[in-house]
Amino acid sequence: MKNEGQNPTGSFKDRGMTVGVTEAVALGRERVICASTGNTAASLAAYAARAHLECVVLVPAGGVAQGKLAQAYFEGARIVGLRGSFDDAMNVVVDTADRLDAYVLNSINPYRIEGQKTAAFEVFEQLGGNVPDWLMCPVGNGGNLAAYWKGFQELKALGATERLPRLVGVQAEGAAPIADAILEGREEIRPVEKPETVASAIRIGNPANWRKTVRAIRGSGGLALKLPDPLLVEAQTQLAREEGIFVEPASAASVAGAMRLAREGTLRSEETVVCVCTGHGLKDPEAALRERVEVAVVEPTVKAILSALGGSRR
Ligand code: AN7
Repeated sequence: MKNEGQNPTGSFKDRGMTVGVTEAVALGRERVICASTGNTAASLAAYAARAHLECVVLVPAGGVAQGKLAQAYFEGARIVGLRGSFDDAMNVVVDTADRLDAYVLNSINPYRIEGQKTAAFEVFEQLGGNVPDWLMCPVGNGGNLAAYWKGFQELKALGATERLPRLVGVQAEGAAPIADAILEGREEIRPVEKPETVASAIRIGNPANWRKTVRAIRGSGGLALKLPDPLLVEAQTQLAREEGIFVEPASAASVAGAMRLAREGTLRSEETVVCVCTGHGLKDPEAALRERVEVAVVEPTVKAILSALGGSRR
């Protein structure tokens, strides 16, 4: 598992954002902007704060996890909630940026991809100079998977490896335009009008980088999966309980995908499989707590505590 929740703002977005904001500074820009399901906003706000740039983030009102909003808020971003989806926000971000003279730092910005590809170099290094057989990755806009592919291809071009991993893009069933196009063998995606999933980070119906992502998956001989929310939550729970690693629901898509492919016999036991876990679980406590947590409240006595736990274990 490649735990990208360990990055400074708790998601993989930092890799591209440090490069993108550095470029904004180099260009002499004073204002940056993004549309976001949350993590891009939290990351951009942090690097913009460090660079003393003004930061505007456009988010779907009510569609962003509290942890991510709190980050962007404390990091001083101007947050505008839109009555609409992330896709609506993406539709207006470029025109809004023009009017505000702001530099756009969504993953349509190539410097973002340049930063994000370093994750592929790190995976290679951490596997002792090898590429994995499979790389599983959650897919929203598709920038991350496309960036991994670019990184691995560059390693090959440099002669560091002859092999390339097979890439698996995993989407949530209710927001799976890329997976659908691949599974149905179509050239073009069909945007999803009303994307729905508990994994708010990847609640994206019209992914900006779909062409690059489809090319990466097909070019690598890989696969696409779409998985229902309960499987994402099951993987999230299992990762926390068996490994002590708490990720947000979107992140767990990679692990859920690996579980699915292992069960089907597609992954073999001698193969190396890397699951990219893209964001930290503390970002989205509501999703983690939904429906499931019952916390017993008792008097502060040993007796009451043992009684709540169902009696003494000794
Ligand atoms: C945890 O923050 O799109 O396929 O605006 O936060 O590169 O889009 C977040 C995406 C996966 C999908 N996992 O990555 C945003 C945003 C997490 C994420 C993705 C996101 P891409």
